[in-house]
Amino acid sequence: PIDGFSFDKDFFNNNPLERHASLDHHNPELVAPLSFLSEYWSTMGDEQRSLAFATAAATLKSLPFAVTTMSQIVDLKGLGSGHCLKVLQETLDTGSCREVVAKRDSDKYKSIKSLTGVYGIGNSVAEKLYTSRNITRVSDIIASWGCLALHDERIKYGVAYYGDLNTPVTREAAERIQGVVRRELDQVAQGCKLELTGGYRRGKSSGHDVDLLVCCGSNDEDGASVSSVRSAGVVGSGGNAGTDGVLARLLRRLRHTGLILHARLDRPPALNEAAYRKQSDRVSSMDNYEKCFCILKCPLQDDWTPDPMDDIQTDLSSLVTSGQNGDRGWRATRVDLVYVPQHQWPYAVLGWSGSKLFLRLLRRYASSTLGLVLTSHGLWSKDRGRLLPANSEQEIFAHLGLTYKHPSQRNF
Ligand code: DCP
Ligand code: MG
Repeated sequence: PIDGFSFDKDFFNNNPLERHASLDHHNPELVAPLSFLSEYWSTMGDEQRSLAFATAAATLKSLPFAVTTMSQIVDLKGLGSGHCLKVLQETLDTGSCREVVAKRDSDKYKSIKSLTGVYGIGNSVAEKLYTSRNITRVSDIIASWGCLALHDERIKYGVAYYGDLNTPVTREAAERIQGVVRRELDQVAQGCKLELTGGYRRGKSSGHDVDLLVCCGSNDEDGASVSSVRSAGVVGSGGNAGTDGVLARLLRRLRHTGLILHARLDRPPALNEAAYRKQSDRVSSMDNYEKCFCILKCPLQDDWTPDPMDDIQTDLSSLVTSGQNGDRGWRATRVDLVYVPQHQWPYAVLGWSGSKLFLRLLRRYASSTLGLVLTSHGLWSKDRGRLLPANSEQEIFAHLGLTYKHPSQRNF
């Protein structure tokens, strides 16, 4: 018992996936420095260190009591090396942590953080801009645009709509986006599912993007194919010849209505089941669905309608001017649209509901404890390669021998 609280430490230590991590937990002051350090290392490009701090933060989030002394937590699994414990000790003793303060104030971190806030700029490009071009802010990118040779087209839009895209998307805005996408989807195919996943499904009240899964049942089993995708003005990433799929048709409608600022359709080559499994051996969170990474105009009011005749700007300076016009009835918003065949739906919903750390732990457990391969496409046994079908998330948890966990408890 801890402070009169009955807490089964052995069960907690031995069953990390049976822990509940909700948004509203008992240890916000201790989680904050660990979450910051996780974010810090992710921004600086060290995913292993980021993961270690995220795992420690998740451990504290799932404790059923507020920690007041180190003796309550020293032998908890998940707190990792002495480093996390040192951070926690100092935070408990003094209310803050010098390492966190120093890192938060460091010039390099502040610069890399600003630069990776640009849609399309990852850690390695940010590092190069900072180190070899002395670029520290978005305004530097605009000023030096002509000589930076940033060829990824997303970056231009990321720069132009930097303010919008770095403002959290409220649930209300996400549901408004879902509404406008739903309206156009109904024009493209009948009876499709359109599910809001990502952090919103875990109960978060805001997020950095809107993750929408589309499923049109057996009538449109592969969703895909491409011939007129390019004529819809979409920049594809390859793709085969064939008839238009739901996503390409949806995209064309969204564009026609004037809702799209930028879209990149990703059409990975079709994989057979053996290839799906092989791909998942990398324990990556990437999947092989056809998807569209978009920047949409999110209406600020329900009664706003886009003007399809709005000029489509393509050069940076007119985009920047349009991006800084705050009086336009919409806000640029990142939206991921993912097309999911019906028989993979529960696996896709599980995979896209996150959190990233929860899914990572789930995949690792499936692999190392059960000898199964779990991806956003399905669950296979490694030896025979047999697909374990599921009609619901509950059935997936049952296949894994775990108690069903509500999305609100997956905030690892
Ligand atoms: N995901 C995935 N494959 C991708 C991208 C994401 O499987 N190519 C998964 C991982 C996340 C979930 O989808 O658990 C949503 O990704 P986000 O990065 O949008 O994460 P959140 O929605 O949890 O965070 P936020 O609230 O910041 O949007
Ligand atoms: Mg999201």
